Parts: sequence; structure tokens; C-alpha cells
Amino acid sequence: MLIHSIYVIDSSDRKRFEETSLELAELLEEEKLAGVPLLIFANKQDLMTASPASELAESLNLHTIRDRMWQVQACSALTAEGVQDGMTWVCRNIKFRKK
Ligand SMILES: Nc1nc2c(ncn2[C@@H]2O[C@H](COP(=O)(O)OP(=O)(O)OP(=O)(O)O)[C@@H](O)[C@H]2O)c(=O)[nH]1
Ligand SMILES: [Mg+2]
Repeated sequence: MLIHSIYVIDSSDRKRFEETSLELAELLEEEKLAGVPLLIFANKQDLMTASPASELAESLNLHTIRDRMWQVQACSALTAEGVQDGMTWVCRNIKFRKK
């Protein structure tokens, strides 16, 4: 079984960074996701109001994640910018696990 996890964040919805951060922390505690690589898409970068991926990483304290490979990728699902780069990282870091 090939495994990876992808988390998509609305970079323009600053009000909910705290909520999404708590949500992510809960996911990371999920036993089935232990050690599973994580890609975080900082989506909606086409919007003027979007926070840069680096700021989002800071707000969500992503640097505290030390128990798995992770990467933040700025992207826009609207223009497709960054999506391929993110998926390339996923393919490079995907893990194989026996069922
Ligand atoms: N501008 C822009 N819009 C996007 C992008 N990706 C998704 N959307 C649009 O965002 C809308 C959905 O917004 P979401 O934030 O995913 O969902 P929501 O309706 O706000 O609900 P929540 O889950 O409560 O945030 C849809 O209209 C999508 O077309 C993007 O990269 N750029
Ligand atoms: Mg929304």
C-alpha cells in the first residue's frame, strides 16, 4: 500500500488559521498517519489577500513537526500554479507500507 497525506489550506482565510492548525495537530496524532509524509498546500495564492506560504508555515507552527517528512507548497487550484510541484514532492516521498 502506498501512503502519503495532503492537507489543503485556504491561505486567504487568516481567521481560521488557528482552527486549521488545531485540526492538523489532531490529524498528526492519528495512529494510522504516524510517520506518513505530509504535503501542505497553501492554496488560493492567486488572491491578493492570501498569506505567503512561509507566513502560513509560521502561523501553523509547522516547524514543530519532527516525526515525519513535510513540505509546504504554495499553490492555486484556480490557475494550477504550484500543484504539479506539490505532486512531484508527493511522488518522491511516498512510502510503501505492508497492509
Ligand atoms: N481564487 C481561488 N479560489 C479557489 C481556489 N481553490 C478553490 N477555490 C474556490 O473556493 C471556493 C470554496 O471555498 P473553500 O474555502 O474551499 O470552502 P468554503 O465554502 O469557504 O467552506 P469552508 O470549508 O468552511 O472554508 C470554491 O468556490 C472554489 O472554486 C484557489 O486556488 N483560488
Ligand atoms: Mg473557506
